[in-house]
Amino acid sequence: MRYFKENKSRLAPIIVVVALAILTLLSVSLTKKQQELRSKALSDTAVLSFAPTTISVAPNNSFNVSVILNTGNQAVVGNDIIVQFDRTKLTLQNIALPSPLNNTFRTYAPITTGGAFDISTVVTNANITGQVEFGAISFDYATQTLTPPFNGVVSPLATLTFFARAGASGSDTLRFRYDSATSTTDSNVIADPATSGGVPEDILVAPTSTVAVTFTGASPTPVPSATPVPTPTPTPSGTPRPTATPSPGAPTPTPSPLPTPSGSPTTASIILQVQLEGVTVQRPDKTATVTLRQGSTVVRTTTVTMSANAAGIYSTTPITNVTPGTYDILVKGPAHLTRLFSNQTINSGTNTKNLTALLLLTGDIFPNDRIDIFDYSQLVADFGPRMPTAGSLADFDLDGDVDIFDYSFLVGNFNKTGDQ
Ligand SMILES: [Ca+2]
Ligand SMILES: [Ca+2]
Ligand SMILES: [Ca+2]
Repeated sequence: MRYFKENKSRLAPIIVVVALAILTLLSVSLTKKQQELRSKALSDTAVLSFAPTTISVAPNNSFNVSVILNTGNQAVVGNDIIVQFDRTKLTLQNIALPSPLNNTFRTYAPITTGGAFDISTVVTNANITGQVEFGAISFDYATQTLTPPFNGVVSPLATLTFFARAGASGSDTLRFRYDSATSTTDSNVIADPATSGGVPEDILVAPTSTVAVTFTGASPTPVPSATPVPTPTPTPSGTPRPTATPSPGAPTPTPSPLPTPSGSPTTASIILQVQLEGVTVQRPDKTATVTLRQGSTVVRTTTVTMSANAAGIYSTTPITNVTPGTYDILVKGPAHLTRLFSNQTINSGTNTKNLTALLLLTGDIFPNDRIDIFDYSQLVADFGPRMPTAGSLADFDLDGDVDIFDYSFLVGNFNKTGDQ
C-alpha cells in the first residue's frame, strides 16, 4: 500500500495509457461484434452476375453488359448495384432499364424531381469515380404504392453501355463492389424484412462474376497505367474520454436526507437513453426534441443533443430544472416518429431514464410524424450518388450513405404515425 502510494504519481500516466488502450481495443472489438451480429438471421443466397463475361472491343467503340439478379429462392425488396471499372480506359455512356419493368423493381434510384431514373447523374458520377451506382426498388412511383417482394431471376436488371476510350489497350475487369459480408456501403440485395424479423438484411453472396474486357486493334501507344486513387486515410475514431478518477481521500459525506420544505420543490434533471432504429454501433451526435407532459398539459418542450456509446445507444444532455413528478415523455429523433414513454417518475436530483426498450422508428424526413410519400421522395432523390455532400436525413442508419438499407427502414415504417 505504502509502495503504491509513493509511486502513484509516476504510475498514474501509465495506468491511464494502459486503460485507454484497453478501452480502445474493447470498443473496436465491440463494434466489430455488433457489425457481425447485424446480418446473420438469413443465409446469403442472392447472386449478381454479368452477361457476357468476356468482351473484345477496339478503342472508340461501345459495348453492352447486362446485370442479372438471382435471389436464390428468397424474396427480396431491393438492390444496390455498384459496378467498378477503369475510367482511364472506359467511359459509361448509358444505363438502359428493361422494358417492361419487372413487377417488383419499378423504381430505379436516384430519381429526378419528376420521378424518373436520374441516369445522367449516375453516368456523370460513374465517370468521375469509376463506380456505376444505382438502386432498384420495390416501389411503384406512378401509383405511389409498394410492390410485392420478388423471388426469382431478373435478367437483365439493367444494361450498361460502355465506350472504349481512344488509346485504351491491354485489359480491364468489371466487377461488383463487395467489401465484406456485413458491409452496408457496397453492393446489397435486401431480403424481404418480413423474413428477417423486420430488420433489413443483405443476402448478397460475394460476387464471382466479372467481365474481362480486352482492347483490340489499339494503336501501339502505351497508355500510362492508371494512377492509383489514393485510399483515404481512415479518420481515427474518437479517443474515448478518460473517466475522471474520483479523488480518494476524504469520503464524500452522505447527505442527511433533507426534509422537503413545503412550497419550494427541489428540482430534477433528466438524462434520456434512446435507441434509434437501425443504429447498433457508435454514430455521430444528433439532436432530439423532448416534450414533458402531464395529462394534456405540455410542461416543457426542449431540443437536446445526444451522443451514442459503442452499442449505438444515445444519451441526451441533461434536461435541467424539472419539477419532480410523473410525466409522459415524448421523444422525436432527427428523422424519427415521436415515441411516447408514459408515466415516467422523475425524482429530485439526476434521473437517467433507459428508454431503449422501444426503438425510435425512422423515416420521417419531413417531420410531420407520418412516414409517407414525401419522405420516400426525398430518400430516392438523395439516393446513392445524389446524396448531398453535407449528408442527408435519409441516411437513417447513419452509416454515411443513402442506399437500399435506408430505403428498407422507410418501407418497413411506411404509413406509420408518431405517438401523440
Ligand atoms: Ca453489402
Ligand atoms: Ca413525414
Ligand atoms: Ca445509410
